[in-house]
Formats: sequence, structure tokens, C-alpha cells
Amino acid sequence: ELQDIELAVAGMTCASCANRIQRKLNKLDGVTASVNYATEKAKVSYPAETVTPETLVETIEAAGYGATLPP
Ligand code: 9UX
Repeated sequence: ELQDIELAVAGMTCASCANRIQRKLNKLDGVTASVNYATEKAKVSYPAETVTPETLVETIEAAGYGATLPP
């Protein structure tokens, strides 16, 4: 089942950062991501059976940025 989530992304310093993160997230099976540099948000649809929100955070962190789950 696909779930939608919006993460806060920290540390993006140019618009290409958003594209870098978006590409990495979209490489995850079943994930569709849209990362917005201006709003510092990542809107992500993910299959809850195989991907957890923590996976998304770790993917963003592994790319060198910060990520925070919604409260
Ligand atoms: Mo822009 Mo972001 O030159 O990792 S791509 S700072």
C-alpha cells in the first residue's frame, strides 16, 4: 500500500541539491519523490510493505543532507 509523507530537508544550498536527493529517493523500489529546494520539503510516496520512513531519512542523510520526519 502506498503511503504519502512529507519530510523536512536541511542543508540544500543550491537547486541541484534537490535534484540529487530526488534521484536517490526515486531509486528506491516503488518510491516516487518530489524534492523542493525553495520549501525545503520532500514529498514522497512509498510502499509501506518494504520501505519505512526511516529508510527515507537514511537515504537523504547518506546523500549528505538532513531529514526530519513530520511530527
Ligand atoms: Mo549545488 Mo548541492 O552546486 O549538493 S548541488 S550545493
